[in-house]
Amino acid sequence: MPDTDLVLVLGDQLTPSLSSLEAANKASARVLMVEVAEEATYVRHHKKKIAFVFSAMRHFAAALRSDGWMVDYVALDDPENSGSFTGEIARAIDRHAPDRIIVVEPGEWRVRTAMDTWAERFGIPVDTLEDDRFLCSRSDFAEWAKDRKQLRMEHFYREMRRKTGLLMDSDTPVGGRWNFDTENRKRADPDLFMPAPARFDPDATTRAVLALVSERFADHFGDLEPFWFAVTAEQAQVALDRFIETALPFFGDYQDAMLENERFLYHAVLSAYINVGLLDPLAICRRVEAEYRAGRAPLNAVEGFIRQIIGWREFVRGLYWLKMPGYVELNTFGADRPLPVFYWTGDTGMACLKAAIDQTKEEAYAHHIQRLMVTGNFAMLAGVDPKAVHEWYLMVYADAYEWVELPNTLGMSQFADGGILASKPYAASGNYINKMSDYCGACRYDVKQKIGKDACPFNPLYWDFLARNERILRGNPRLAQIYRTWDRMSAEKKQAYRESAADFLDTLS
Ligand code: FAD
Ligand code: DLZ
Ligand code: SF4
Repeated sequence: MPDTDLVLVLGDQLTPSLSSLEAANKASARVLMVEVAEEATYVRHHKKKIAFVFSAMRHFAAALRSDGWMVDYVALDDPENSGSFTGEIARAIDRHAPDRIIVVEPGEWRVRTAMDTWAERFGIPVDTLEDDRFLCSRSDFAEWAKDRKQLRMEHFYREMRRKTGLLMDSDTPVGGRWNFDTENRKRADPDLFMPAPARFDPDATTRAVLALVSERFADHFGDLEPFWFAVTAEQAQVALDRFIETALPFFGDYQDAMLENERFLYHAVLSAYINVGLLDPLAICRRVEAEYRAGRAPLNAVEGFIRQIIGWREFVRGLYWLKMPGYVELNTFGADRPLPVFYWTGDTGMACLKAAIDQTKEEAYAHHIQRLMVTGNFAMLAGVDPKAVHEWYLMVYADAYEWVELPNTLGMSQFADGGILASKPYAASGNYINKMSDYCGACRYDVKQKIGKDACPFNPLYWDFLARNERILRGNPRLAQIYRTWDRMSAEKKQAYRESAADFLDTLS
């Protein structure tokens, strides 16, 4: 009798070449896939995110079966469903008496901690394999980070360019520079041609999932329908093709732009698909590079896009595993304000926040600058508890898994790690949002006013944040110029900013 392997495939491991599947014997192995309440509720995920993961899981299980695998699929409404990975492993062991469990390392510390108990608890060997869908393994990242005083994405990114050969002419970067970010800060004009991400009609499998989610998670945040996400690798390829054909050439120019009526602009809207494994990040980058080489997309777009994937995406993942479990507890500014209720309702007069939150509710998506410079910036300036901010981002976006969400939120957007990830806080007044968007025109607040009840709240909050956290931030060389401006202000002006900020913050509680 051949050994029986039990191969647990998680909801963000929907890749046919997954190392656990490659390691198993198809003829005798049992693949286990489980929809469990614990995963949907450890934070109360957006309804659309749950539906996306369940539907993609069901389609992946069907594809594995067609490929000859024996798959045990436990649906959420299976009366025997124990509700957790550990409980479902126990039940599968009772059913199949496997000789070993094979699993790919999970994306979240929380799940890893549970998995690490299984060998002892069940008395069966557990092979936890590396997730080779990432370019940089956890140990390679730790090696890179070792002995460095500062961990900076830009240095890491250059290593990844060399490692992959992407946009390299032998040893030198194509175009003579590693980074073309300075060319990627144009304001978008609503009259420009706007592409749209590919949308897919729900099939019978997705419709069954939508009914289940609507019944079981009715009280979770977010709109379940319309549901148009890709849920198979084939559909995700169509979405990728659409992005490459229609949006990639402009991705760089308008990467930091925001428009009230354009939710996606020239962004890829592929992160949810990449993060569950429907698309391969390296293959995407190779295709994008080919567009540049064929003269169909400019270098600033292609370099910018590739940097997000082999640079930022890999960097935040390495940092997450290097710094957990302590990272989630960091709170450099000691911020303790509860998350304002309008993050759930969208009920605010601030047009930029309202647009970002309303679209998050409807789409389970907001693009990077909305996440960083609108909802993130506001929470940091207002002194919101970074853990509450982190939990919000983890819940509300379809692409959110702690390995990627936590460093982006707690590190990049809240600077709660004191500068482990970013060299300075991404703090900005209303002027930045006005420059990069068309939100301010229709806002109840006046972006030009600095203080008072009609002033854009970002304006006094910006100075109040810098004054409040002066002890921590003044020594940062990248903020020296800003603190010189603060120092030149009269005592009355400083006082007026601080009082205006306090008056506004009072309205939040
Ligand atoms: P595009 O803007 O088109 O970028 C292309 C791809 O690059 C993305 O699909 C993604 O795979 C990758 N990418 C871009 N920026 C980043 C980044 N900073 N970190 C990692 N990958 C990146 N991304 C997630 O995938 N999951 C999250 O939970 C998440 N939470 C975030 C929270 C905050 C506060 C911030 C500021 C950013 C967060 N990001 C997260 C990063 C980024 O905002 C999203 O990856 C991006 O908005 C996804 O949309 P897109 O596919 O249209 O990306
Ligand atoms: C996000 C998610 C949800 C909502 N549900 C499930 C599930 O029922 N079963 C599953 O295997 N995975 C799910 N996931 C993805 C997991 O949360 C993810 O695999 C872990 O957080 C590890 O990264
Ligand atoms: Fe946002 Fe201020 Fe502009 Fe209103 S005025 S949209 S609050 S930046």
